[in-house]
Amino acid sequence: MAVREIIKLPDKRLRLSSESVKRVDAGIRALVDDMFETMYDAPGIGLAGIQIGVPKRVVVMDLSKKDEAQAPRVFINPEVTWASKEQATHEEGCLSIPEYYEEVERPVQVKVKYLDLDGKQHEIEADGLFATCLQHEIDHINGILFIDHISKLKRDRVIKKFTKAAKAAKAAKKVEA
Ligand code: K1U
Ligand code: ZN
Repeated sequence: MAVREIIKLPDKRLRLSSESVKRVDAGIRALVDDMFETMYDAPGIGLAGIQIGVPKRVVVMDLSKKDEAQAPRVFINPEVTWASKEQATHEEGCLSIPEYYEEVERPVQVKVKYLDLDGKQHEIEADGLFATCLQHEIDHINGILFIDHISKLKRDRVIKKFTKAAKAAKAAKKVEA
């Protein structure tokens, strides 16, 4: 198990559409272990494979509160099969866009089908933060970021800020070497 580096905006890999998992094998289980370790270390409540540079349709999540026991959940090849017409606004953050939070409007309820770690198929209905987080993570495996759901003005501003920070970090690394 290892804490892996979380890739950040404007890394182009965040725009990739991830590949379906053909077989839930030992490699996938090792990836899931690393994703949990990385998510808990960050800390965060969800993580998609692509956020550690692995373009596979794998999502981990834990929505337990600080004073509760951990409640790890794994979603392999998750897919929204139904979304409510009713929408709600929820504040979202993203480990690939650290310290930036914005209100996002999404369907209140969704049905999602996915495979578990034994390769067994499930379909669940989610609402509240669970529905928001599932939609955020499924967006990640389709190359979509939560900033794509906010105004262009706000999106351009945050992309500019992170692009500038990435350039400065690269220049500082060059001086160090
Ligand atoms: O996918 C990600 O980038 C993880 C992201 C998930 C998410 C958060 C909020 C709404 C939708 C999806 C995060 O975990 S951001 C960090 C965060 O929300 C958090 C961190 C520590 C404690 C509680 C929440
Ligand atoms: Zn995210």
